[in-house]
Amino acid sequence: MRLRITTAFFLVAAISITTSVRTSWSRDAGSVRSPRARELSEPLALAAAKPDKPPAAAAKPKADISTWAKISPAQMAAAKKLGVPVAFENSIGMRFVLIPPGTFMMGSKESAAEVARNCAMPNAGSGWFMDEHPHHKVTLTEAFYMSIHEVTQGAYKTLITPKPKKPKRGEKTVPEKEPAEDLAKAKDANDPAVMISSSAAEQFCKKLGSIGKRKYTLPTEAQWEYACRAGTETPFSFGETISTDQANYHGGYIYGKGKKGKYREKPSPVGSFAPNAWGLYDMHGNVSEWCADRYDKYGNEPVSDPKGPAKGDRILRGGSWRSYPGACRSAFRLRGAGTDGVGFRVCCAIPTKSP
Ligand SMILES: [Ca+2]
Repeated sequence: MRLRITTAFFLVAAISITTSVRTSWSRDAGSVRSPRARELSEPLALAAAKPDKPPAAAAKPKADISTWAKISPAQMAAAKKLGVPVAFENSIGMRFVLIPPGTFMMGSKESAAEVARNCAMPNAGSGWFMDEHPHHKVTLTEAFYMSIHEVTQGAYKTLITPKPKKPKRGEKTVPEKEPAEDLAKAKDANDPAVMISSSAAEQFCKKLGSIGKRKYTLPTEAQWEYACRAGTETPFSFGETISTDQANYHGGYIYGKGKKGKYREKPSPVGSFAPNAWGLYDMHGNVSEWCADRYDKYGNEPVSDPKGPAKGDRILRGGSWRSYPGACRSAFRLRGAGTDGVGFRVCCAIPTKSP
């Protein structure tokens, strides 16, 4: 009974969070952030590591790239043409693969009504999926590197030190319901960092750049979808539907002809499932991932290297362990806040000189 109640709670929570964000389209980014998300994200501060000196974690020997990078011929060819490595591991053990330049169709090939039918949820109307249209041509003119994993707890804590939380006035102990309760579910170093605000994710990128010679950023929304699709046009990079053997999402729901599966109720260690065709893990599910862009409607015209408007809601992509599978599709767009299902991965530009 207790399990059923807990499951029902998460179900309602997941649906209500999505609904609240979806109905907040006219608000700015600040107003859709929950007080709980703010509470966790704001105490984060940059650790006082000395510039240009990698943290102690850098002492670990690096594994040969051929043992971990799942590289496609297209990636190999692009790296060869540019004369740069097709993959690398940075000083804190984060692994990256080269994503080739190219053109793809961004957004959903299926109509919003078709997507809603495939979600098979009574409250999932086509309005939830309208902003994945029109399906339009996007060209990314430059190759870039993307981290093969979501940023892990281990990598995050290597660079970012949380400030101790001050108790509120009259409060002697930590309140019973704390964000830390959710964090405890992802305490292992290889679990993804969660409860991350977009500004905390950007702080991490900045800090990571300060200890080496590369510049790190969040992916643009177009870079994220292009990398997630890895050459596919289907709803998922794995095909028309997805299973909980392929990704961590709420297996109590299905997409299209998929079957119900596990609901793990917490993030999995990064890389627990097979990667997509470009060697990227957990693009669907586990934790949803911040993009650099702010939200804008798509247009019909082909565009190159879109970066979104200067103001507006921040975009999350890929869905999380608590999302229904329809929200984990390559095309799904969400405006959100740093909840326990939110993390990020990072990109880095191809260097003009070898770093
Ligand atoms: Ca993810």
